[in-house]
Amino acid sequence: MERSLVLIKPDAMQRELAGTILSRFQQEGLRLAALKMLHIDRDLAERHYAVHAGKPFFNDLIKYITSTPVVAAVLEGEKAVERIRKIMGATDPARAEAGTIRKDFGLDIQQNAVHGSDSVETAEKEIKLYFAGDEIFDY
Ligand code: IDP
Ligand code: MG
Repeated sequence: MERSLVLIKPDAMQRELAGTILSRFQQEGLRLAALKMLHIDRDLAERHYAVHAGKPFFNDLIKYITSTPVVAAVLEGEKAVERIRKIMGATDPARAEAGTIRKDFGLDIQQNAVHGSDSVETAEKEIKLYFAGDEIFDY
């Protein structure tokens, strides 16, 4: 059983898509283990996206991800990380496969509706940034 961090990003929050996007994952059999709404501050944003520090889009990315509250979730299931990435689609909505969340709801390469961890190792780190142990449930 794997766990992954999912964020409903500001562009999707602005368009009331949080429930729709979460249900896409739930319909695919991914189980909700944790859920919260929060306004990411600069420090958390920089830690979350540390791997992108120094890239040309980094400052805009930090500004964007801190621009509105987001919904953060831990979703679990077999091969959850890989399945979630597939359901999300490619980073650039224009290049995402038909039927993916980013194809259907993403606006552009930055405002692409949803975040999902890119590996099991990253997922473990990201989940710790957003959730305390007692906020994650087994049921
Ligand atoms: P991912 O979200 O598909 O894992 P990453 O390459 O890890 O994509 O990039 C993290 C986030 O940074 C993207 O989801 C997107 O919001 C933003 N981003 C990535 N590449 C670009 C770019 O070339 N221009 C603007 N924003 C970008
Ligand atoms: Mg990534």
